[in-house]
Amino acid sequence: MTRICIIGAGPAGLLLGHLLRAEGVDCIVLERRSPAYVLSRIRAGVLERGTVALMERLGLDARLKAEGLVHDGFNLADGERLIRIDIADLVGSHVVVYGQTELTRDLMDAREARGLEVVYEAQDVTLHAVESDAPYVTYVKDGVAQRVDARIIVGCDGFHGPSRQTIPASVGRDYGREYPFGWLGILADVPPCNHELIYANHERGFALASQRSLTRSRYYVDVPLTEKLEDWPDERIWDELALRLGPAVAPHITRGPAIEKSIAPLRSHVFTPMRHGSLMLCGDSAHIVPPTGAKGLNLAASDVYYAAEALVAFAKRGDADAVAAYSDKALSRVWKAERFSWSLTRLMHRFPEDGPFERAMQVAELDYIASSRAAQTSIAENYVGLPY
Ligand code: RFL
Ligand code: PHB
Repeated sequence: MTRICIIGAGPAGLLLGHLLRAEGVDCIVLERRSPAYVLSRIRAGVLERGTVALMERLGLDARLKAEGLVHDGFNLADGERLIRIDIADLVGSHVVVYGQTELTRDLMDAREARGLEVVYEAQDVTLHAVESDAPYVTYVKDGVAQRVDARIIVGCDGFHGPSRQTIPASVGRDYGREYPFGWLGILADVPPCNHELIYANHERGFALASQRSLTRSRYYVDVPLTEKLEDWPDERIWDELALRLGPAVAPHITRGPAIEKSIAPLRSHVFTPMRHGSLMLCGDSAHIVPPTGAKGLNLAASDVYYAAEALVAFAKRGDADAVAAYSDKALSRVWKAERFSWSLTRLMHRFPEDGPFERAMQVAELDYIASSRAAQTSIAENYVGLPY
């Protein structure tokens, strides 16, 4: 039997594991952290239709359907007005607000029933012989050395995991840039200030009003990377949000104690190729987007869709071409999502190097978007996710 070894049990690894198990493909997932640790990472909140469709296909969408909030639009704010992007009207679709934590929990909870083997707290995970047809992975569990022989290894181990680093520098290329700011996020059990998301470009900086449910809000402000979390007591974040979201929104902000606060750096990276020998990469292990377009988790889902398709063809029919074609197929969608995330980041943040010209360009672009259905349609089409 063709065994697939998946490294990392974040959303990419678990989703891929379930898709393979649903087709009867033998696989094992190795995760460095504990289930509780994985669930404690507060990250994405917006699901594209394709991500929702994958959960539906697995029959793991009961909670998502019951608790996910369907959003037919979102807003760009420029300090004075709200520009509503009516995604339902413009492209006949929607996004679903459902936390990455919840999606991961649903995938985790279904492990046993679906026969998906996940080894948590696997230490020193190391990939071997990825350029051969007989790669293997070694790790240590409870102090005992273990080895998994596989036909294909899939790296779903995030931006800092070991898989990508196994690809030799002579083969791999990293296209990337770091941004001079990070997002300071606050999660609180208070009702959202608006029924839809608001991305604001204010002279004091960027702000995002997001949510996890009707009683749980998620907000962000951008801060220089030199800022320390301890210099941002809750009240300072709430004050800053009120200023940046503007006078029309501020009165609707309900303040409350933070359940979680963190600063996430913003970066854009694409690593090519996404397959080398018997190793495939999915999700953040191959690329990172700044969170501005809500694309990271959703890109992980589309990679996994392509990878599962290729691996099922390979495991069931011995079709090696499908595996060979994976990188180009996945990258074609990845680059477009990278472009969208980068351009929305450029439009909605004040960069330290920007002068009056760059600012005027932002104002002109926001003006254009406000007045053009074509411009709004392009944004909406990208926001709900390009087809795959
Ligand atoms: P993950 O989630 O990082 O999971 C990788 C897993 O691999 C494990 N791992 C290892 N396992 C074994 N051995 C090792 N040596 C290992 N090293 C690492 C890790 O413990 C982990 O469990 O990657 P994955 O699965 O590719 O998923 C990607 C998403 O998590 C990420 O793209 C999103 O969270 C990005 N993102 C957003 N995406 C969206 O689609 N919509 C959003 O609204 C959105 N908002 C966000 C975000 C990311 C953020 N941060 C903090 C980066 C908001 C924020 C603030
Ligand atoms: C979130 O709710 O965490 C979130 C929403 C939209 C984004 C990024 C993050 O673009």
